[in-house]
Amino acid sequence: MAYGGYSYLDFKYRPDRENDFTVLVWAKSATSIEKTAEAIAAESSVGSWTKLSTMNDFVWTHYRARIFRIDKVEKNSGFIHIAYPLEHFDAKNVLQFQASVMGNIFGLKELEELYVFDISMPKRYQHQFTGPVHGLEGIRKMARTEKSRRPHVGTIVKPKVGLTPKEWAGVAYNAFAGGLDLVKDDENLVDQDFCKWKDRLHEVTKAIEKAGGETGQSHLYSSNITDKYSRMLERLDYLNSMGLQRHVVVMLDTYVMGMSALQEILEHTKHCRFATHGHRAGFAGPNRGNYGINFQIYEKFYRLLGIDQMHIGTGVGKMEGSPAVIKRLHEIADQQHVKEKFYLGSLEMEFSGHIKPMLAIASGGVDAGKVDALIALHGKDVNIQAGAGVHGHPGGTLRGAMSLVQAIEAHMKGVPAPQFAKTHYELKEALKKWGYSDPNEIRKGLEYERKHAKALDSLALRKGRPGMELME
Ligand code: RUB
Repeated sequence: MAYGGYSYLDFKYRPDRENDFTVLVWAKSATSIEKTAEAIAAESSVGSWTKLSTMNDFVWTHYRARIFRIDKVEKNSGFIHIAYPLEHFDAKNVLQFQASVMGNIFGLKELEELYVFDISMPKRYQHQFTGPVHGLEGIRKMARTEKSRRPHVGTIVKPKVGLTPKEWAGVAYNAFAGGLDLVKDDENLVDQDFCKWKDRLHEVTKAIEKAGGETGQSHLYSSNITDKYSRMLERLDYLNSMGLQRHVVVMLDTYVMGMSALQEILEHTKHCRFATHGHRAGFAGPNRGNYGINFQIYEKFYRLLGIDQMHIGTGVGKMEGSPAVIKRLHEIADQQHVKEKFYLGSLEMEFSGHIKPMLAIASGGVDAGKVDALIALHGKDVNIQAGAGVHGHPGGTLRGAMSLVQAIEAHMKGVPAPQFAKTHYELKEALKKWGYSDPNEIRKGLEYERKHAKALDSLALRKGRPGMELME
């Protein structure tokens, strides 16, 4: 078997943890899976469709990709495991990595399906990056929750767009007054005419001061600066000139802005000691189809580059992602060592010791009745964020915020929310409107997954990508 005159199959090869990247890919095509794997390995490393007069032994030995394992599902489909030598990749250049491993291969015309599930990066590669400066513990310090260790609670002001700066900050004030730690811009609100970024910032900082005086809390505002690079820099300089590091978290739509702008702007946020909030709007486009890239790959880069708190989904709310899938994303956010879970399409990876954990954000279709279930899934190191679940409360934003805070209080006291609601009106109203998600269902699901990991692996190996989708 060969492609373009060379064979990249090397089933005896054992990836070197210090020096190799490993990549897990699902592929299906009109030809045999081995041939498809050869084409993918060639196109993403040193080869092409025909033999090259310019190939030499040194290039072949040092830079080629090696297909070290194929889990065949049908004759023409399966999971391909590929190792790439570290030297293949340009230092500190995520784009070059993307263009190699997640680039041309998607255009190969014989493919019917191609999904890059995961990558595992050697620590030597990770040493090029500095990771989060603040991370989970730094954000906790800002919100002064390092002792209580309770989950953070936040809201996204709704309507997503359209409110004036004063209206917007009025909503933010009510949310803070109700006890929320964080208020954030939505992913599609930046500097529109009806709500200019600076005007909103000024109004919100007043709201933070006023509410903080009343609640005694240290409230945070995630301000969306996403734009072309020069305008993001202007906004960052402005935030810096105002010395807002204690209360403003710089929010970035990480996926739509692309790795280049993200990497650059994070160097500046770190330089001025601002914490950052990563919103992943758009990631799901290439995450859900038969041709795609799993979000966990982006998430790993976001952590290496230095996002401090990151949206990862909920497992119980309105956005895609089963509890098992989201739990894995949570591990990538704040664990140093994540083990292989083949049935989730995820590889083992050890984050280097200098890469701090990010605070995971569970957001999207959340309300007070889901808090117990969210904590059963995410633990207490999480920022639980509800937009409509606060502003859609029958008593308005203030009471909506209070309902979330009460749900957290109940959990910290070990009392289930429905019981706590008997003596807490705002929580009671929230549960009446949206119901209660039983955390035991989540626990049962996670236990099932733990007990049946082997069976789930073999299901994935029998059914291929659809087998993994059964988990979602
Ligand atoms: C949620 C919301 C966020 C989503 C994004 O609003 O506006 O943009 O969390 O999804 P609401 P994800 O609370 O009203 O549903 O966090 O999965 O990327």
